[in-house]
Amino acid sequence: MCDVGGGGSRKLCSKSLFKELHVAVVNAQSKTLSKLVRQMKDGCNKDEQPKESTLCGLNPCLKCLQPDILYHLGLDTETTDFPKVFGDVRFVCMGGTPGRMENFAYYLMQEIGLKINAATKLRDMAEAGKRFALFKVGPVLCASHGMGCPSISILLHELIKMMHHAKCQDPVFIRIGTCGGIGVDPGTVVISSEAVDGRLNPAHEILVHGVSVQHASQLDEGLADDIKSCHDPSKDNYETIIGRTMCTHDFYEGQSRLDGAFCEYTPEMKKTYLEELQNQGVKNIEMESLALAALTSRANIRAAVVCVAILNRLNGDQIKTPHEILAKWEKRPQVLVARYIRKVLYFHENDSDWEEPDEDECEGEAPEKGATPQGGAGDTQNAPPEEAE
Ligand code: R2B
Ligand code: URA
Repeated sequence: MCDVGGGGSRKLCSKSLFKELHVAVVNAQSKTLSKLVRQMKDGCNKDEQPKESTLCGLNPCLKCLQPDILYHLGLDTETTDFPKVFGDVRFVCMGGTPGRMENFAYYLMQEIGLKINAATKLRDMAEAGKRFALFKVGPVLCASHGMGCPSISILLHELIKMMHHAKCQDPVFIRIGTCGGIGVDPGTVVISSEAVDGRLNPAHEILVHGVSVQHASQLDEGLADDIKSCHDPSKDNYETIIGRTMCTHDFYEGQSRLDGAFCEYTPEMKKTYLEELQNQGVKNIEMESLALAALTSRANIRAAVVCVAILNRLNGDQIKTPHEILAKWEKRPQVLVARYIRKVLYFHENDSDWEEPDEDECEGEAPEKGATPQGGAGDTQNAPPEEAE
């Protein structure tokens, strides 16, 4: 390529080497984008479909269910070709409400450089189930999970079965949401290192046949670090921390609030409990992490919980922050997770997976930070939610 030993030409060489490298990276990124666009248009190619998903430990009876009906998602394996429609899924993002997850889906579409025709809207794929909302943006599913472990665990059973039937490879599950902080400034993003219950036990307890069964609720440390590394202190005027998350089955008494309809403890007892949580490294309280951590780790799925603290529970119980500010804060986990997904898709891609781009499928380059990407799947999509800050 160039004579590195060539004295005066050395500067020139490293410049052209850099240029070549840059061109290679841009080409590789547009190949990835082209592949995403093709999969979005045509579904997963039969020849590319692996034999099995990477999930393990699932119910051996699943193969006998023909069809398997995912009742709450309004989908079944007879009328939907799961490997074709969902086989490319690599990220499953979940959040409390349908509206938030629909907005996130449009935002993500922009961030990963995919577009749909302006006249077309993303379809809620779980509309028939009338329980959860489900949107698909290329390799990312965005689902609403409602409130609490019983709700998210129904969703997770069905999404995990979906990943299995679709033969997905190493899907990553991420919950983005809100929480109460323990000794952290409101607006701080907390990524959970592990989920614990109200006794600080790192397990999700369920009753099976009336008998208590406990499933470990560890989360993926590496994934938490990778997501945290997407925080940019030069740009993001808030903190992102990693810490233990307490998960409760109730917003009021379960989280030691004094403002519920009932309260049979004193402010002193609340203070002692919350301070003990703080001493034990608990940084936040929310209501779904136990089920998420337990069900995903049983299936060999890496998972993370990324929540913004909307108040510091050491200072009070009621959420008095104005809605416009809450709306801004709620986007922080979304921005962080979108950056993470973009990084994995465009900068960690395995070379051997990349294919030659189809010229008419992919215009322009994969998105760069801050750029408005132009994937070639159609006209510009409606504006996503405004930028976080
Ligand atoms: C955070 O916020 C919700 C309660 O307001 C709950 O779903 C959670 O985990
Ligand atoms: N979500 C919770 O579960 N608790 C809070 O205090 C705030 C949001």
